[in-house]
Amino acid sequence: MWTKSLQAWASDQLKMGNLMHEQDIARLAQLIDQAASEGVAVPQFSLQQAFTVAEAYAIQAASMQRRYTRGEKLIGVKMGFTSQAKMAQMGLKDMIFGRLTDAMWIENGGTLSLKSLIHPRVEPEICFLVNKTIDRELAATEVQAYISGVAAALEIIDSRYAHFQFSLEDVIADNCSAAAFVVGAWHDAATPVNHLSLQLEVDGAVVQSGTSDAILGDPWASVLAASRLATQYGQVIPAGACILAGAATPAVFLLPGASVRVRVETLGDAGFTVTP
Ligand code: OOG
Ligand code: MG
Repeated sequence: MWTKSLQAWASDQLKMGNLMHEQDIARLAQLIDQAASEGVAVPQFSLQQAFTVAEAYAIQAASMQRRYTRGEKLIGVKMGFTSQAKMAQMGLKDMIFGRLTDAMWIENGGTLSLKSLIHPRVEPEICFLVNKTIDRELAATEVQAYISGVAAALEIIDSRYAHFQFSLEDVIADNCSAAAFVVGAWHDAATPVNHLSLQLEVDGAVVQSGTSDAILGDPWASVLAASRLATQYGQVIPAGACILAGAATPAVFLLPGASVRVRVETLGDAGFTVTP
């Protein structure tokens, strides 16, 4: 939703001359939204015009607004490039955040249709459940009070750009490639999430393995980073929202019929099947 904080952020940025023309933001937001809803890739925006990270977040917010207008509800945020594995895979270094809606949510054990996806990949993640609205940057000493659960999770990403290639600004404008996600059973927030080994399985075979420490050395650091980035770009994270902490391993391409599962030591598993 264009909350007050988001509106205030966007209008401040426009006043300071920090953003490209509102019409350009709206046009790029419409293009990326259409690419996502039709499942047809678009050329990287940055190849046609240079734009800044702040502009990229304004395009993301405007494209999400189009989804909210169609009835989708914000139910969480996602962090990206919080692991070396992902930064190396995509060739980018800065952390990013995106928005998750109810239309992206897949029930644990449910199915994912490839219809309207372009070149989807899946990656293993850890998810946090927010129990108190986050509207400012949190300190490490207080973050535990804002989270009531932790779970194993999978994120399905699908760049709307051709060949899954993008600059940092491109991927931010594309809502950080968010397409779908699956969350396993919630565990008490006091459950340790450090040093947990995890595996990504496709059709029963391990295709990636790693540890939860790959996420910023400590997945809780990703919650802090989410509070910082969301606040910086005008997004309140409401109570009840999920925070996806970012992939611990590189992502793998999804094929029709695949049965996908993540197993995280002590947190259990989460999975889905791709329909043909
Ligand atoms: C961008 C999204 C990155 C993560 O967990 O690091 C991300 C991409 O790789 O397309 O979701
Ligand atoms: Mg991810």
